[in-house]
Amino acid sequence: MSTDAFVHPDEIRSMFSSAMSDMYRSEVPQYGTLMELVSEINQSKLEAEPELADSLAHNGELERIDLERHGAIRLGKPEELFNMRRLFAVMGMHPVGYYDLSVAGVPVHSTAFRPIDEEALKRNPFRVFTSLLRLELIEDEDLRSEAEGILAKRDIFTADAIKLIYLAEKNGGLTRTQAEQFVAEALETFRWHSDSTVTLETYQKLHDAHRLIADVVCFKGPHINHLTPRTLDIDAVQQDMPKRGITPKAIVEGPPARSCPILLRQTSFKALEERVNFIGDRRDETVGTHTARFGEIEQRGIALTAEGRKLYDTLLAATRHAVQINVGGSNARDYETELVERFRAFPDDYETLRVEKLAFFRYSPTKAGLNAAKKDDLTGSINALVDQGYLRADPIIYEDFLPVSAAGIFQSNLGSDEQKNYSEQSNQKVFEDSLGAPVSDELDLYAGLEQDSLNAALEALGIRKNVA
Ligand code: OOG
Ligand code: NI
Repeated sequence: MSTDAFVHPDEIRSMFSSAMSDMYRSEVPQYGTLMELVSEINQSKLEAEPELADSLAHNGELERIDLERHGAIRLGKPEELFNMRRLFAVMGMHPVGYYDLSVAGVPVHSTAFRPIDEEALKRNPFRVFTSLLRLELIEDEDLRSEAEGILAKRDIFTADAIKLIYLAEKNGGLTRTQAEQFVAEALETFRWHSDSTVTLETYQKLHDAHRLIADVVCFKGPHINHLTPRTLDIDAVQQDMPKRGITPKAIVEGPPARSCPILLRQTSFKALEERVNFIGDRRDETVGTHTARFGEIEQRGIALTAEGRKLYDTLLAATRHAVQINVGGSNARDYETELVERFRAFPDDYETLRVEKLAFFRYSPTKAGLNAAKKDDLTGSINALVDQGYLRADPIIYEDFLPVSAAGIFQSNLGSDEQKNYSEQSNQKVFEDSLGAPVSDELDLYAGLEQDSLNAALEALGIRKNVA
């Protein structure tokens, strides 16, 4: 079969994310309300700032502005992660980054399945933050083996989903009919099931060990626990949520608002309490509730180099050390003030970020540069070429996640009192063994993008050698 007959993985990803969005909106009505709010705030921001609208239009981002950027799931056993990697690969999503959340008291480690190349990200940026439960962190041995026993019995993929994954791998793609069927079958894995696979008593035992363990172990599959659209003004959405009857978490995670946004800012609304039917003989013993599903929004900025990231981590740690948000979140303002103060130490103009090598940039030759190159042999350092207006540098956007922020999102939806410190060390190797592949290093990806853009720009300007 010729590859022309295959649907492009980027298109399968778009089909899948839009099907997922429809499903989630009908399952979690508050999420629909959040989407409306985000869309309204994006519109007014675009009207108020025509330059922003222009630059988004220039990058081809305007039409997809309100679309979901990511979702999240939590898996229970290694083979689920292994097959999830295969499933996402059909949609052009590959594991990037390793996040150890046990250090923040959440017994999981994670990766993000996402498109890697720039074109694919532009066509549809949808990604899924995927966590694997670390059962070895349950101290009580009996409980651990009970959880293992429950998980051993479940199969989270439909037989047809597995068959279509196999066909995609074998033939190198899926035909339109197969792709449509694949999306429908894949969706089954992410669906919410209000019937638990265990008794209320078992649920409660696992819940007492850690809410997250109950969330993963007691259900038929890894229900998608949130979807996250992009907002152009996260502070405005955070502020307006209560007006729409939505309760946001106490603070926006990540860096403060800045003129040059860095990394990722995110906030979520609290998880819903949902009715669950547990296994049992007596009706009054079988109905309970579970909180798992919520909504989130994100706003992204420039990707930081290792050095920039170190500075970010240091300033964030200092803020968190100085102000610990209390359970009710009544001191959220103090935290925000502290955060803004501390981050004054982080340069807030693109030129300094670039010259000090704190962030990644995409280089391109300017018209003036191309004209000059026709007349003369250009030389000089990168900085000199930029100063002369021959080379232009645009921010490369951060496409990944932040472990401290992710832990904050987890915690606000598990109840913020859930602080536990696991002594066990992080274990990327074990994670990759389960995954059946290494995860890509996100910093290498950004560095590669920057270098490729620089090489191409220098070549266009007739400069062979990379000048320091
Ligand atoms: C995932 C939380 C992490 C984010 O945006 O950082 C996350 C989860 O709750 O399963 O989605
Ligand atoms: Ni999220």
